[in-house]
Amino acid sequence: MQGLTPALENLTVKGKSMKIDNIVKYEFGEPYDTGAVVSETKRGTGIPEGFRYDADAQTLYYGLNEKDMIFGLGETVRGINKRGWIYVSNNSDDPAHDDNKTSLYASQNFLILDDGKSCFGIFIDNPGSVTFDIGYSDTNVMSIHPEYNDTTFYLINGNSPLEIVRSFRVLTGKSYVPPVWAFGYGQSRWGYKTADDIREVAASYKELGIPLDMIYMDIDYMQDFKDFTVNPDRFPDFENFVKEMKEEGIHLVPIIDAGVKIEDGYDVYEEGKSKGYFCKKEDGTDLVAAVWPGKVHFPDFLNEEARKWFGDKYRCLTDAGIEGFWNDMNEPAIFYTEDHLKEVFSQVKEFENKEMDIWGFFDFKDVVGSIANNPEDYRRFWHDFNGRKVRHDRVHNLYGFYMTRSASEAFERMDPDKKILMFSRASYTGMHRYGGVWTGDNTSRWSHLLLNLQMMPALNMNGFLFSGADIGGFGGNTTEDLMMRWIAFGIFTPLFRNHSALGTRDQELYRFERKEDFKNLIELRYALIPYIYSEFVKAVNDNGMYMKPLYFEYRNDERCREVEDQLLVGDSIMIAPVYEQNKTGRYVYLPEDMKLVRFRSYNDYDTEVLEKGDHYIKVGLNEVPVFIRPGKELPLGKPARQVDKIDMNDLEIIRF
Ligand code: MIG
Repeated sequence: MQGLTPALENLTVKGKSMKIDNIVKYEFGEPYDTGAVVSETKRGTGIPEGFRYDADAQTLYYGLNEKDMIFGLGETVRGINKRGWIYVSNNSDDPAHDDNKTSLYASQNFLILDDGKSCFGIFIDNPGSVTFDIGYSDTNVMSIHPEYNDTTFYLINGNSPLEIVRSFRVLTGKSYVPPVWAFGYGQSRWGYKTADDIREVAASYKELGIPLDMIYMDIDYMQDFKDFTVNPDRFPDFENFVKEMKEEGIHLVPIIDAGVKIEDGYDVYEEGKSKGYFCKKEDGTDLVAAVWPGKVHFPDFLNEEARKWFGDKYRCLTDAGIEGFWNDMNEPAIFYTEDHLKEVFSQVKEFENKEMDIWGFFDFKDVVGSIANNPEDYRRFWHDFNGRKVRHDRVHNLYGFYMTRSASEAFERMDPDKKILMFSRASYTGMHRYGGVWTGDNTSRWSHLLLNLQMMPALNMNGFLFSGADIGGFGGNTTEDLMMRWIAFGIFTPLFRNHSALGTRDQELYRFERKEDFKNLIELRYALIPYIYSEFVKAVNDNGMYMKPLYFEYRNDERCREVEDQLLVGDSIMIAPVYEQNKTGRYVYLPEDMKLVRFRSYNDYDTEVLEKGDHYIKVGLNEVPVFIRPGKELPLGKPARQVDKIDMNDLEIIRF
């Protein structure tokens, strides 16, 4: 198994500048240097070939033929083929990831059009809102409409989707690689409040012998939700607690929120204020918004000096032994702004003084009901972006990217040889060089398990290889069977975390009846880590994809155009998870003969060679079907309680 644990040198390279021949860039207006791109390309003139531009509508049009499929756009709703819906890149804190939504937490404006014979990619480098109407208004037309004109449009040529992905990633730089232990299983929950709560989680997993590498700390570890503080009553002697957990093999991973609490005497607030590092309103005063800490200011991550300052703050936690973080609320989410709230109060008074008819009632409801994440609020503050004063909404989608960049650059300054786990909720193309993403607040419903599967290849195309969803579902109450099926899929996602919202049903694996089955599933993940890690690093190094749609490898197979619920994972295997309630099996399409390995645990499985074509396969609730491609092999390690205890050389190989 040569190359199974490739050397880690040169993986921290944040992208080297090189000239790429098959990409042509076109500029509209005065584009910002967003930081998405790290390589030089050719420059084109006029309108990109094949497109029609309507300057009045500020819209590019492209005619679609019947066979065109569209892949990409990263973290968006709906299926793998994006055709038939309208997507708006506008990072939004919206936990209802339903089919009728147009914006989620991320903006990854890279997509590929492919009619089976020829294909090309486009990347719209514009950090404001961009609307992609992909055969929604007119089935035969794709249109791209940025709210603000200033755009660099990259046209990427290539002979196959994978070739285009590779070029795009040379353009935008190498993907982030987390520490190896971050490929383990992590338990999270919004609601762990004290060191003892966390000790209990660690002990319960240990008692059952279920592997666990991480416990996440949500906002309650902080003192009054202040970034870079730890509540001393709930976590007395934090440093020793971090050590104690590490001795148990557990990494604690705290959350950091974007908003900085306004509180006299709080150093982060005082320093940020005196140095002018917070986002300002037009009149030059600091914007006052409210999120969990109450009233906050938003650090201006787009300002290099402020970014450096904020990044260095993570040190107080790394000094205490912390080696991983998740960045939240960085769209940024806004519960309300002081200014908007005043407006609402005065509007409410007007309603009170008027006779209200039923339409007036709905107007009233709109005024009161649209306080959070109000679009107007994103026009109330400004950034100092590379010396240019820029209103927030024009560069909105960069905010989470630059927050994560701020941390990652600080880690690099602290110790360039050390890997720190870092992932973010909001993101934009280019952030994949600095960290991973989780897909935000999903719900405990079966359709979100399928959505998780369908998002993964698009995230991979965009370079977000280290990604995953809240397994079991964040909002709402999960069920044992949903959790089991979701874990059976999640064991293949690089970021593998069980997380849920405050007030929802407990969903740590030891809360359920079928503890032994859960243990087997998690152990299978650990047995697969040599393969998962190796394939992940390969994808990083060749600017490839760790999770792919079948179509990307079997482009000549018509059937693969429509496979929306199976994925290729790495070079050797295909997966076909069960994602529906009360199912004891499913249909699977095999584009070639494959060897089905039906795992009940890492060392209890049977194999069966299946021919190319359609099959109905039985998949018990405790089973994981894996399909090995011809000529390929799947290595299995021996699971251990933590990733660092796996002997990466003690491997059993299943071949086909
Ligand atoms: O407004 O920190 O997506 O994972 O548990 C909710 C509490 C704030 C949103 C994150 C979620 C986290 C929660 N946060």
